[in-house]
This record gives sequence, structure tokens and C-alpha cells, in this order.
Amino acid sequence: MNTTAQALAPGAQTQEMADGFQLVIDALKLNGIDTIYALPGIPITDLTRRAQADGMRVLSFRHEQNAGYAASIAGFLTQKPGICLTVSAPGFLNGLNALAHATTNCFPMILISGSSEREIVDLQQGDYEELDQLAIARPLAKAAYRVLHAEDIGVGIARAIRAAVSGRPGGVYLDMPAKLFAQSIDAAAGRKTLIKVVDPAPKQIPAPESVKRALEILKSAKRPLIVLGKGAAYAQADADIRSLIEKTGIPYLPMSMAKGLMPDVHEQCASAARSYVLPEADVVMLIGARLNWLLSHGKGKTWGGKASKEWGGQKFIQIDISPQEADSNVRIDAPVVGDIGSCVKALLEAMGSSWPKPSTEWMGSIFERKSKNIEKMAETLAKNPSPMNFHSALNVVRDVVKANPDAILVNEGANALDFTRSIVDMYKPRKRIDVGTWGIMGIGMGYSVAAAVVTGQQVIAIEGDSAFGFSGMEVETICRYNLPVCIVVMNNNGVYKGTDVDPNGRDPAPTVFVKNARYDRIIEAFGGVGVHATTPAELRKAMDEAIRSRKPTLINAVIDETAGTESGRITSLNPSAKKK
Ligand SMILES: Cc1ncc(C[n+]2csc(CCOP(=O)(O)OP(=O)(O)O)c2C)c(N)n1
Ligand SMILES: [Mg+2]
Repeated sequence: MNTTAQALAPGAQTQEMADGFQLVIDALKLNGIDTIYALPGIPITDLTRRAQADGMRVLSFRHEQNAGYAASIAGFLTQKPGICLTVSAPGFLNGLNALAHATTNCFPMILISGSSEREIVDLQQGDYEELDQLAIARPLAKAAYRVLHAEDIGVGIARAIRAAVSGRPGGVYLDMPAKLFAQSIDAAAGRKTLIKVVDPAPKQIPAPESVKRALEILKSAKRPLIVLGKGAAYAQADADIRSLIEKTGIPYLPMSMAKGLMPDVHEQCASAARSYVLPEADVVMLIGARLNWLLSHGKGKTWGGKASKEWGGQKFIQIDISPQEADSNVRIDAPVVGDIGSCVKALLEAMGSSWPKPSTEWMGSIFERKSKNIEKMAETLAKNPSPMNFHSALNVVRDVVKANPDAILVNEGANALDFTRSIVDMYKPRKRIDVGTWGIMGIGMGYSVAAAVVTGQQVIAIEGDSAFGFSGMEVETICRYNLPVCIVVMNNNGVYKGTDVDPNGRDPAPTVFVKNARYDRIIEAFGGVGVHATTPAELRKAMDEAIRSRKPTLINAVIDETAGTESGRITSLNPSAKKK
């Protein structure tokens, strides 16, 4: 423990003291947390400095939102809470978006914000950066705490860690008033207040009868289907999930961030026949996937229902850590509540060795649709139009990812997101990280920094030009830490496409940006490699070189500005587009 010596009366013994800064650092380190995603300023500047001096990795960002997204995805990738550290009021609010994102996506994260003087804030006397941060964070966080005394730092950090990673993970807010950091207590006494959290995410074993019920329903299925969600990817139960899928022989659909949990090229993967299997399946087993909007709430036409809210007649088995998840949208016939790893293990054990494979009729009809769609896609990908479109550019990305299956793919945009998801196959678990449950723009560069730092792997960020703009300044951060990140900006001159015009001819249309912008020049300002690519061949050469050199690289991929669709794949959710 780094301590300060206090001057006492001559002849008296010096007492070792520890201040609030030190206790926070020691409490984090004691719990194996070695990285902080931060933006310095009053009152946490010294916390960033001293954490770095004490050997922690302190990644300093240009905007707190990006530090927050970095922390959130570090949590997803490592199962340890990602720490975002901000200043009070405005810094806190900038970080809050990511905290809410972490809670919504079930990523473990702790937002630690400095705050102003309590008695002044509470009397609203106009303190520097006055804001009742705890009250504001509470509805957006899984839990929110404030620490007022140095003696309570150990408990505060321990509670934050437990809340972030246990059960269904989420975002936790920890409020630390400026005065806390300056408080000094006896170092030995301080050490005793720190808590090394024992078993922060205890296993939750499913009830045997719930497992039995699930297997009976699964066995009765004529056309079974498994849906893998990002909860299944988070669980790091990859081998058991693979065994379950291969032992049952059931076709599966991965949700976006579960792609690669099983290779997308696996014969049981039904992604290319999604619109066939969802309405046709009679029993669906959800593994760490929620029946939210991304799965059309488990009902309506997507699922074979006659009307938009009508149930399609499927039976659902749902494996989820939260007992409240079942029945959120449609009836769940067999909820299996527990952590994904324990549930899958229990299912495997209870299945025995001879599990009947699904009928060749069901598998054959899926295979037939799949093959047709894959063939159609191959034809489209093989075309080489000028200007380049999403397909011809993503055909390159598809090859590059195939050749580098350990690379982490970051992805955001509308068309740039939807086309990448469907065209670029993933081969390994937790290699695709994207906009998540809310479909937010702005995760790109924060995710890229965290993914490079926590995995040491090459990062490939496929970004819509609009999406990139939300966090683009962090290319400086990527260059400063010299991270192996290759950013590809799919530049179609705007949001969805670049062709809209102001009917009055006065301003650019709201969806349109500066035409032919050179995003590649942004990274050059910071010493990175910028490439302007107008053909698939140029894009391929630039990506190969970025991966070979591991240098920070930004490729401005010029995409036909007419190529996209409004809102990408979710046009149906866009009120005005419906009217059109
Ligand atoms: C924080 C946030 N703001 C706004 C949106 C609305 N939105 C959805 S996609 C998108 C950008 C799409 O354009 P681009 O990234 O260039 O992708 P493209 O479709 O052109 O490939 C926007 C602004 C959002 N999802 N999140
Ligand atoms: Mg665009």
C-alpha cells in the first residue's frame, strides 16, 4: 500500500496513513481489476495518475461516453466489471448513456464518478458541477451506491462488483464525493476495511424438475429450433453449448453477438433460412436470448402468427438467469432458470447418450432453403459494380475475417450493420460486438479500444459513416495507445444513403453529409495510416496490410451513395417510411 507519512510531535512514532484515492485503487486491485477507462478532471485527476503509478492500466479517452462503452464491452468480454471513471455533473452525464447501455445489455460495468460537496448539492446552493448524480443514475443502473467515508470504500467497491456481475449482470453506479478522496485513515486499519469479494457471480443451478420439463418438451418436438443469445456468448460455456447443439442435432439461430459461438458455417446453422425456421419451428429453445423486439417479441407474422401480435403456436423453452424473464412476451412452457453454463450442463447430463435427432424432413427443408439463399448471396457477392456497394466491400471483409478468425469485429451503422451481420461469417465465440439491444450508434471506437486492450487481438471495426462520427475523435486514442485497430468507414455520404435533398433547396438534407468526405485523413493527423479505397481490391490490400502491420488504420471505403435502404433491415419500425 502506498502511504503518506504524517508529521507527529518530535519523538513520537510516524503513523502510516492511507487516503481515499489509495483505498479505491487498492480495493480495485485486490479484486483483480487492473484497467480503468477514464477521462480526468476534478476531482478524479489524481485517481487516474495514482492508479497508473500503481501499475493499473488507465486508458484515457476524449469523451466519457466512449470510455463508458469501452468499460461495458470489457465487462462482456471478461466477465469482470469494466470500470469507467468520470468527473462530476457533465462527465457523469456523458458516462451515463453507457451505464444505461450496460444495464440494458446485461454487461457488468461500474461507473465511478466524482461528485461535488453533498451538503451544498443537497441545499442546491450552486456548487461547482452541482448535480444529484446518485438520484439520476439510480433508474438506469442495476444498483447505485454512494461512499461518504474512507472506511466504507472497501464495502462500496465490493457491493458494486457483486451487483455488476452476479445474477443478470448490469451497470452499477458508484458515487464518490470529492471530499472522500482526501480523507486519510490509518493505513493498517484501512487495509482491514478492504474486501476481496469471494465468488462474485455464484453459480445458479437450475431445478432438476425444470430441466426434466424442458427435455420432455424438446423430445416431443417435430421441428425444434435453438436460438442463441448474447447471454449464451457471455457465459463462456462454449464447449458445453457446442455439445448440446451437436448432440441434439437441432438447427440453431445465433443472435447478432452470439454469432461465432458456433461457427456460422456449421451445418446446423439456420441463419440463412431464418424467415423459414421461425414460423415453422414447433418447439424453440432460447439460450440466453430474450424475446424482445429483436425476435419480434416471439409472436406475429415472423413467428407464423396470423396478425401482428398473434402467437404463432410454438412452445418455448427459455434458459435464462433471471426468473422474471419468462412470460415477458409470450407463454414460456418450460423456463429453466439458472446461469447458462449450469443449465446447459444439467441439460446435457439429463439427456443421456441417445437423443433422437430431428427428422430428415425438417433438416432437409432447412438445408434446401439455406442452400438457395447462400447461392443467391454468393452470386451477389461475386459482382464487382462500380462504384463499390455494401456487398462487394463486405465480400472483402468476409474473406479477411475468415482468414483472421481471432480478430474482433466491431460493427455499427444501419446498412453497414445489417449487411455485415448477414454477409460476414464468424467462426469463434465473442468475436462480434455491436450496437446491442438498443441499436445505438456510438459504440464503435470505445469498443475497439477495449477489445484491443483486453484481448490483445486485432480489431476490425466496420462502421457506417454516420455511426463512425459519434466516436470518431477516439481515433486519437487508438493512435496514442498504438492499438491494432483497422477501421473501415463504409462511406455512402450519409445516414442510410447520401441521396436525399432539401425540397426547398436551401440546406443539405438531414440525412446527408459532406460528399466524398475523406475520413482517412482524420487518422493521419495522429500518425495512423489512412487509406482511400474505391474498389474491393484496394480495400483488400489495405485491410491485409493493416492486419500484417497491426498499425492503427482507417480505410475510407467509398460506397455507392444510392446503395442503402432507409433504416436498413428495420424499415418497418420507421413511421414515415411505412407511410411512403
Ligand atoms: C445514439 C443514436 N442516435 C441515432 C440513431 C439513429 N440511427 C440509426 S442508424 C443511424 C446511422 C446510419 O447511417 P450510417 O452509420 O452511415 O449507416 P448506413 O446505413 O449509411 O450504412 C442513425 C443515426 C441511433 N440508432 N443511435
Ligand atoms: Mg452511411
